[in-house]
Amino acid sequence: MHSQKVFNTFTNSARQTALQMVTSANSGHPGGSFSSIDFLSVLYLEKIAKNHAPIIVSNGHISPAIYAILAELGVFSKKLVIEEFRKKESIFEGHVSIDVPGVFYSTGPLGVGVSAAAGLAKALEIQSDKRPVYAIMGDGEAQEGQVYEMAHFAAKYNLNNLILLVDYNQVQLTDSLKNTMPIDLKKNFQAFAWNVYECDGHNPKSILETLNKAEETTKKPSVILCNTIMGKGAEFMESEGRSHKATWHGKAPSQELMVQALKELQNSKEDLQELKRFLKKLNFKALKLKIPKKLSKIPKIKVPKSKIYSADTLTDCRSAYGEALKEMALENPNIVALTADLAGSVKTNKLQAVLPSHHIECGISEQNMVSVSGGMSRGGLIPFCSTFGVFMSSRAKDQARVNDINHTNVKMVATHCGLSVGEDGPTHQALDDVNAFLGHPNTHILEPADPNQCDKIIRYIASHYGNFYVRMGRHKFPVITDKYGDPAFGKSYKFQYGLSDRLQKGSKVTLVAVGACVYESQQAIYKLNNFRDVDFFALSSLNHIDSKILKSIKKTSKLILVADQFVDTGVFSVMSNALIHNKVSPKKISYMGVKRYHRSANQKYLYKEARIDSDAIKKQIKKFI
Ligand SMILES: Cc1ncc(C[n+]2csc(CCOP(=O)(O)OP(=O)(O)O)c2C)c(N)n1
Repeated sequence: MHSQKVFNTFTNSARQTALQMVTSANSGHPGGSFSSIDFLSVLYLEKIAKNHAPIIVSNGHISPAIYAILAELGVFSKKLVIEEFRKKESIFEGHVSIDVPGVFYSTGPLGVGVSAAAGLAKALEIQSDKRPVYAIMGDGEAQEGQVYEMAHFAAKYNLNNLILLVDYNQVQLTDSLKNTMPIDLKKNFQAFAWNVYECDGHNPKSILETLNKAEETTKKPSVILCNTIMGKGAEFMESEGRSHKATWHGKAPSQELMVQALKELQNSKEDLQELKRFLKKLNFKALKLKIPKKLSKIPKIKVPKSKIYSADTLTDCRSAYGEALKEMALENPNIVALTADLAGSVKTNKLQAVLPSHHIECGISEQNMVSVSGGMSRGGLIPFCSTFGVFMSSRAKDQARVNDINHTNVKMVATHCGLSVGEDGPTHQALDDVNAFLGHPNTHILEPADPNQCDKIIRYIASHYGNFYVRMGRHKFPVITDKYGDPAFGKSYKFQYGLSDRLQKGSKVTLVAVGACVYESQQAIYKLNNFRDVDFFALSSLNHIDSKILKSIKKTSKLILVADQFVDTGVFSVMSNALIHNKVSPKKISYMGVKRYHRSANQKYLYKEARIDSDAIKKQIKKFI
């Protein structure tokens, strides 16, 4: 182990850097940074430098501590990080960011990073990688419900490679832990059946001994409650921290206070020389993430031949999803499925039946499931996580957003979307789910028109890098056919992201349909006397209105768009934006979408009531012709 002197010099120096960063930016979180620098330094110097284990810092606001330690280790210069922290165009963002070498997962919204760490730990275990995963969390952060979801998950899967260090300074943003929301972390984690350790979070010997103990642990995940003082190391902050005051949780000090503290933290020339020699020998290497380009082909992935559903098949897209996922997973050991107590409904049970080790039941904890998926993807797996559209898009939106920021490779596949959910009623109608993800620039939204297209979409997203949200309904409907009566998305069909599929050429009206409404639209067209009037498209890439559709609208000047979504949101907004940006102004537009929540009923009734069924579409086409 390093000497106490080297440790003191290292941590003094890191604290100096962190303080200068915050003062120069005139913002940031010095209190928690200072309380955690000691145990973080032991972790980096004694563990990460040697075992090259990944670390996820869930309390991302302690970025000054992380960046200062990485600078101390020589990953980048102290001058750079002091000058650029929180400043425009800099990688040194206010909360830990993956653009900084050594950072595995960007965080900020509390509670998310610990789940990502659990996912990463599970991914390493699946791939027989023996390294531990370290997670860092604040004590106030432990009030987040997601932390409890994660704790159950890690215990269920015996993640003995997960070591969580808590900065137990007993202070949070506005006040002490006791006054804000008293929780007993020790009892809680004991109840979760974790190994619970405590240490003096400022004593390197105590920290290292506890870390060693935690690493020797078999079977269970470990939490180390590092007893610390907020602001430790700078008297103006430490004195407040000792009495559990939140004064310096998130406030930059004045220049005068900084100068005074820098004096307290001053190292002698000799000590600095010794530290230099020590660090040279340590030769710390930070891992820089290599994030593949969005939609690039994932190397070495095998894509078995598509399953073709014949024209007389009656099934639902979710069954086709389950089949395709199973086939892809059988060929590719890095594909895993996750669900939140809905395996039978979302059809991941098909994979579960043949590859139980690759089916990860998360329990009813969608937020944890989505963040675990983010961590797993960082660990090299290709996670498919599934639940109903309402839960994915509302419960786990923040988690999906953090994955989006992290450029992960998570495949969210949601079933029971729209009025297709049927009798479950309004609380289960995912009608604004597309909107939830339209604001995620690194998440691609898809909706298959039938089981054949669903099969091809699933194989595509499994083999192409990036985050996806694939939505589909619950009900069964026939396969979409071409003019010869063969499956329109059959043998010769190749799914291309971003492109729509013209199902029929016509000249008088442009009909664009999405998901199950493609079948309703096709039925509507068949009921017309002159069905050749309709230029008919199935739209599956919901972020894009391609040039084929826009050209058609220009020609016909009449547009009907049908989707099982709220009419003021989702694909309807995407279409409106596309028309504006491309200066296409049709004389007539009919947006046929859902206008309100509907009471429980079967899908057929609901589609009729919402006027997105074949009869309503037929009437609308006739009005336009
Ligand atoms: C989900 C979420 N809610 C609120 C915040 C704002 N916030 C940032 S830090 C913080 C307090 C965290 O307390 P603790 O975990 O004890 O960290 P410490 O004060 O010790 O740095 C809060 C509420 C956030 N980042 N994320």
